[in-house]
Amino acid sequence: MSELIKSVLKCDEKSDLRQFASELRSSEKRYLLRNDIERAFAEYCEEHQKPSYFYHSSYLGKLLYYTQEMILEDESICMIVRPKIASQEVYRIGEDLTVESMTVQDLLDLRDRFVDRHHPSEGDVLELDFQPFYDYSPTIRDPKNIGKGVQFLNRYLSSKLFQDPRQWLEMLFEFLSLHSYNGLQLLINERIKNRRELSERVKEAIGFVSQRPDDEPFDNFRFDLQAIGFEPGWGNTAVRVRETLDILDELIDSPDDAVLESFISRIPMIFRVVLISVHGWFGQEGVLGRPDTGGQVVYVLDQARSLEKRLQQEFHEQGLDVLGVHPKVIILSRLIPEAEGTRCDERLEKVRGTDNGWILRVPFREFNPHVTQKWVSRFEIWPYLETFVIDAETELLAEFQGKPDLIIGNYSDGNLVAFLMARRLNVTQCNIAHALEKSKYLFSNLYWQDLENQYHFSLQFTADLIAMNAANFVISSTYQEIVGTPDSIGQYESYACFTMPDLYHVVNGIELFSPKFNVVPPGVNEAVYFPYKRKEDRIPANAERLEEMLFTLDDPSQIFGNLDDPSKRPIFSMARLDRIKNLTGLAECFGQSPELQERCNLILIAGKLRTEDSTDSEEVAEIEKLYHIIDQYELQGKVRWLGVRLPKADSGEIYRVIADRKGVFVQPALFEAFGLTILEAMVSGLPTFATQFGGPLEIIQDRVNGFYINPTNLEETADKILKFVSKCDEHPHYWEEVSERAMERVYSAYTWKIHTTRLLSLAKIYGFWNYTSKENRADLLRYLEALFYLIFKPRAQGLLQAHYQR
Ligand code: UDP
Ligand code: LCN
Repeated sequence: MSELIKSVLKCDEKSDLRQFASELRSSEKRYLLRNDIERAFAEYCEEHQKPSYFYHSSYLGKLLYYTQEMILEDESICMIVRPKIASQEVYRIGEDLTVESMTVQDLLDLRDRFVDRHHPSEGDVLELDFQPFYDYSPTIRDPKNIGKGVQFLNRYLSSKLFQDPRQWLEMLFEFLSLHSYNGLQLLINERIKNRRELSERVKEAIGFVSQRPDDEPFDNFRFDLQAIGFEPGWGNTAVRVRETLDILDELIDSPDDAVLESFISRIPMIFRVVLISVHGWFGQEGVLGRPDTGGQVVYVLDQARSLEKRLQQEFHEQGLDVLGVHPKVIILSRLIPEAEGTRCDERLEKVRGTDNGWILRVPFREFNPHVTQKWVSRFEIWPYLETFVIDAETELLAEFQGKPDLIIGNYSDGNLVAFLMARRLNVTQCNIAHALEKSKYLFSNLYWQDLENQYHFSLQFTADLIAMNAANFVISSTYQEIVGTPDSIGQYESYACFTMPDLYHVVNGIELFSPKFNVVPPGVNEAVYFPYKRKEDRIPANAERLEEMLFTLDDPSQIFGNLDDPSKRPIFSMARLDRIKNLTGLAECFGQSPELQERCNLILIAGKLRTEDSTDSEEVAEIEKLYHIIDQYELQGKVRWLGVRLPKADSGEIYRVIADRKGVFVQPALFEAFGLTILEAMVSGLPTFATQFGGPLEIIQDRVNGFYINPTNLEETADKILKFVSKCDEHPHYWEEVSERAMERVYSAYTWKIHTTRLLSLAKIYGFWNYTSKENRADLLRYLEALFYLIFKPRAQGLLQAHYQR
């Protein structure tokens, strides 16, 4: 039993626990989440006039702090305690304060009972358990190392492999012989016949290149090396070839994991990459701000550009570019025939700023043209994915003239496609979640049946379970995306144990300690988003045009509201009009603070102004709510709401124009998985106030290079912004100081260069280990396939039928 519970029961706080429990029982709420528990305990402390230490530092206070959920039954209370990151303990506390541990199965049954979906007399519900598949693979021990999977895996597997030098060398020899590109043999050829010869020839080749001038091009001695057994891929100059061979020599004679990592990172293994991003409007212009179309599109496009650049640099250093070896990156998305003026109906579009980066759009099969001709919400997309994979595979193979070397899925739908495709082609699969909906929508699993018509979470969560377990490696943008913080659970963590009443119970949905998880945050496009101070890179006419648009232009077709005093300090925000983004919450916070209105204007860029222009129910509701708030708080003259879709260059300049006026950026989301706008604002030099719920907690260091806000506490949020504004007025340099530190933060930790260097190194190392350890994942993959065919597919077909009836 948890030490905390024991301590509570041993001391006189036991009576407080009894009293608190009895008060909870007499209240109406039967299912309390962490916020509710905190609030209830605060009220209890106040009512019983407890000293302030009691709330925070008593055993009971601490126990409740770590309690994620409480479920009240007639005679007992179930407490779900999370004493540390990625661990869970469940207790049933009786009226007489007897405490017993509950199993995961008991807990899931209890949750089912809570929603009246527990029918034991009709038989057991299907139980999904992935743990047995992880039992034979290594796991990280210390939670603080979660998300650093590759270092761990490399160390673990290296030490096993190096124990048997003969087997290790055999493996290395086989691995080196494998590499070729379009018929061009790379690294070693058949002149080296076995591991013993490999060792001798490496030394011979080192001797040979050591006698050549450092900068002599590889091409000059290519055929001499070929005669010894070495093909292109070692380096572009004599010195680079020698360095790579030296590393190999060390790996043969005295292997260790760091040498192995540096060797693998240097050799050519990845030439063709496919990034899969299916839903939404995937385009380079005029799509951002539409429903389902936000940061993921920005992320994938920037990642594609950066990957190509990094691969080009690698091929140059490896001496392959001069031999006509060039990387190709394809973003696979869906083609939308009725493209509403976007380019989403074009099959192939070049990614701007690349030599060989493409968006390949493959249409969904027609099925029901009323649906498949148009944009399909990410919640409705499931029936079309399996056939999309078959069609896309044919097109991809033709475009690449071969198989991809790496498949990266994005979001639940793209990750499912990546799973199906990687399985068909036997290629390394990487998952990127962007946002897992399960933790975004409260009780989304418990009440899935009530939400099914709108959200189809049964399909999405099943797809998530399949893809995250199948992936060779997972990239997350933050640590907390995997396992949360000490007081909130992570997005992946929320898949570890949950019920989908009447469908299945998940007792072990994902191994959070698996080395497959790696934190690799994204960056910003530095050509578009850069500091406001870099005047030489800014176009004055653009800045003036955007300044007019932001503050004074009278154009009711796309701008709502005129400012009484445009010179006030601007509070700026930009997001899709989606409930979770909570722009309406920011408007309300502004509305409730006359002092903030006195000192600042509120400027919002949010997709649309009119409900009749939207087919998305959340967007419509948010538009109505925003108008209502503006009316209710009489914000006319103080707010401008721009329903514009900005060209890319303008979206960068907008932040700088706000920074010119010493404004601030506010990101008020109720939950934000990562939050690219935060990076964009910070790199532009805007002091940024961002939600404390989600990724921003890792991007910003509070009061150093930005500020956390609790968007559910409107008064406190307004107060924080006001304090900042006042401090800026009192100390004229304060704004600049925060601004400087915001820019530094992005440049030091969030660049695409750092991201892709890491990503490629991961892809190679996971690829190498998959090959050498011949990791037997067949059983896991068969289990996942069974879930796909037995649970996912019939439900997807059901949804397809529902679409026909619309
Ligand atoms: N964006 C935009 N116009 C809008 C709303 C958003 O250009 O009206 C861009 C914004 O600059 C950022 C992205 O869309 O690059 C949003 O990414 P973020 O990660 O902040 O949120 P998401 O929309 O993905 O949840
Ligand atoms: C989706 C989100 O919700 C954002 O928080 C991320 O920044 C974006 O994707 C890019 O990963």
